[in-house]
Amino acid sequence: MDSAISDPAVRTPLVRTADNGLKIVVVGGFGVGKTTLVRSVSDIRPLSTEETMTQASRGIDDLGGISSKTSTTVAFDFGRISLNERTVLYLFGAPGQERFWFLWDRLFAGTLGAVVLVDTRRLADSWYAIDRLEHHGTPFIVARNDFGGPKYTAEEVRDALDLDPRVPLIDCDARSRTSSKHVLITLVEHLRALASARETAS
Ligand SMILES: Nc1nc2c(ncn2[C@@H]2O[C@H](COP(=O)(O)OP(=O)(O)O)[C@@H](O)[C@H]2O)c(=O)[nH]1
Ligand SMILES: [Mg+2]
Repeated sequence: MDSAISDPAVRTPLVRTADNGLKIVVVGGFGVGKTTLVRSVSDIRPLSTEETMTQASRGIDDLGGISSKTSTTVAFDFGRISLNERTVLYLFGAPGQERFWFLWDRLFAGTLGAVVLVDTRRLADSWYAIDRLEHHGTPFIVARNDFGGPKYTAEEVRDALDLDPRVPLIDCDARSRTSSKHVLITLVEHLRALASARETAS
């Protein structure tokens, strides 16, 4: 059998009843697992502009603690997942490196919510992402991807990131589809909760 056809990730059509397409971005520092998360959950073969790191990016892309990484995302990752019959998420993984930050403001246009991935070995790498999201007023959740780093408590992570207590913080393994899907569901529930809080207030 043709493996491309038997691969459900290549063939899953968009359900006809889907009428609720939400644009979601996945952000965070370099090497936190953005590409991995988009790949794990996507129903379509994800688009990614992953390039083998060239000698030229050595010293620019900070490999501290992640020396096994040999490719880097030069534009962004794109994937799609149907959460249920009506809700389809369009996922954009945004590069975390400083030299791509000019892409962010465009990428955030029309974005309903974001996932900030963090690696506890390099929490400070996510500060910029959180700062930009707050600046844009884009709701987000934080997902701690487990790289076997220090076992901080949730409170310690919240303190280090100076997180608003209302921002959900969860654990995930971006390599697992179930875990990555749980991250997205948590974000969608957070967006729903914010929307209904706004309705009650108005
Ligand atoms: N141990 C561990 N490794 C992970 C996890 N998620 C991603 N990785 C690995 O971390 C590396 C960087 O991930 P990648 O998705 O390319 O990071 P990006 O730069 O944020 O897109 C890859 O080799 C992944 O296989 C995780 O939850 N745990
Ligand atoms: Mg990437």
